[in-house]
Amino acid sequence: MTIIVHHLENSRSQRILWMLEELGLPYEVKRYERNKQTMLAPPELKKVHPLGKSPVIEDTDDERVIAETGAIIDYLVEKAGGKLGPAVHRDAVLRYRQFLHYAEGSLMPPLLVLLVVNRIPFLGKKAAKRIQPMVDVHLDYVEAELASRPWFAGDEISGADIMMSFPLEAARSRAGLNASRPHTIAWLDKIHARPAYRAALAAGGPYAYA
Ligand SMILES: N[C@@H](CCC(=O)N[C@@H](CS)C(=O)NCC(=O)O)C(=O)O
Repeated sequence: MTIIVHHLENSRSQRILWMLEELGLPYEVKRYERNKQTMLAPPELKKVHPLGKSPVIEDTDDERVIAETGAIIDYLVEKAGGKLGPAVHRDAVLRYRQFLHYAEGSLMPPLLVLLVVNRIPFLGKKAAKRIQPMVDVHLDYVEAELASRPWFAGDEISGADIMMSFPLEAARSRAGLNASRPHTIAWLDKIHARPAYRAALAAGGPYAYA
């Protein structure tokens, strides 16, 4: 069995490498570099999937190509017999599901807007001032959640934590997440210290957010 991870440098696909390391599933990395001017993915990725984004995985067992981080996480949970999937406890199941979708559906969009406007000279700074409070609502929410339990779904690490890693790493690097939100920072330090996270870093090459 081989899973090929189409991994774009400094991107959301770092999460898939981490997930695979936590699960102990064998995989290969195909690494791509961003265009230095546009920061977009190279055109080769379009040969793997029409969207040309990362992450995308190929599972050589059943010749499937799967895109979209949350869908890949769920696919891998299934493949690993439920490991890192939702717990049995009803509240934990519902939280797992919520954070699996929340990471890309709600938290990433304002972070991405902030990144884009920050690159616009002059007017960008003004726009960023309007967006930062929107990001802060999310960061306060996340901080309150992590103040009440050790992991996003409950007492155990799960795929929901892996999904939440990239937006929170990005928030620390460019959206004001700092020691004023100690539970979130402690959670980031905790995930970065995990052997599987370190192994994923070694497999994926330089990563700007850890
Ligand atoms: N919601 C998608 C987003 C995929 C996505 O936008 N990936 C970025 C990497 S952070 C990408 O490939 N960007 C390069 C590009 O758009 O050309 C997911 O979570 O998989």
